[in-house]
Amino acid sequence: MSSGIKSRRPAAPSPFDLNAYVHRCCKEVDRALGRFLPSASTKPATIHQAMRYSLFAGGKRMRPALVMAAAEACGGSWQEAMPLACAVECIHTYSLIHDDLPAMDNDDFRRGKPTNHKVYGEGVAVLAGDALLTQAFEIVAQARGWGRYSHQDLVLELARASGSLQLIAGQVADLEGEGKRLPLSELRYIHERKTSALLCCSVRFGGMSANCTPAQLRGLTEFGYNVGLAFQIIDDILDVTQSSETLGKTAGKDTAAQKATYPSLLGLDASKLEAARLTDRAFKALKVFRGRATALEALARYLLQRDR
Ligand code: GRG
Repeated sequence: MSSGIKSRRPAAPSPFDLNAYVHRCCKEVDRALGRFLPSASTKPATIHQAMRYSLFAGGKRMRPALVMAAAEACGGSWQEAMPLACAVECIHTYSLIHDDLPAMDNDDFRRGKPTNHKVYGEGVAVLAGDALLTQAFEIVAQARGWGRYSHQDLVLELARASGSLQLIAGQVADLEGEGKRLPLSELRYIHERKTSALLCCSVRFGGMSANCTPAQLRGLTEFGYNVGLAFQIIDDILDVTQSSETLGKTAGKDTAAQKATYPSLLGLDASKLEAARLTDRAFKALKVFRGRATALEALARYLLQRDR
């Protein structure tokens, strides 16, 4: 018997539009950051201008996007995750401002613009980094706190990722390793801390903002660790293969500073394979989400294939 309704083929699932996703994320994160930070005219205006200069210089906002995507995978919302996304971007931007200082990597360009100290001078650049670091914790303190995850958990998470055992440990080992032929294990130690730690914190923050289960948090940790390491290997590769114009920062710096990198230790092809292997492990870690981690998958794929 016919119902009279023409049979239709089920609609093919629409492909995930990562560009649109990241674009929307950038817009919403920019708006929220604009609200969290003192305005550019708040006294002392110079420091607030310097903080905003680097924060709004056109970063890719990959860490906030990872926070949002992880929150979604756990059934959460962008609104709940937003303070944590802003906090990680403040930490990330602080680390870049300090990394560019003459006492560290001495870079003139970042995000396609003169570095913070080139515009505001070294003293203000140091303080702008310090202020962004502090701002991140102020933002976390203003977040809500979610059932399984208290403010104490959130503060500990961020402090550990950015402290002397992780982000700063990576930077110290990086500085001390300049000009030395490091073994791969030491390079991995640096990359895990300098890069993976904050990416891992980003996805864990997303999960926490959605009150995720312990199993989901374990999946996000494994995902963040592997994607973070792959991200840094790709960064090493791009430093060799891309122009300064494309990267928006000085290309070839690692070679010039005689830094150990994946390409310098393994060669380009093996480095690409290693990044792909780690991304594969990251995908496997998403099994616990049973197909609900579309944005995380798309981000991991993009981070492996990116050209800037
Ligand atoms: C100074 C405490 C301190 C730490 C510095 C972050 C860092 C450690 C150094 C910066 C240089 C570097 C290679 C860092 C590794 C992480 C990384 C690849 C940062 C660049 O991240 P992107 O590409 O930058 O997401 P945008 O500008 O797009 O936000």
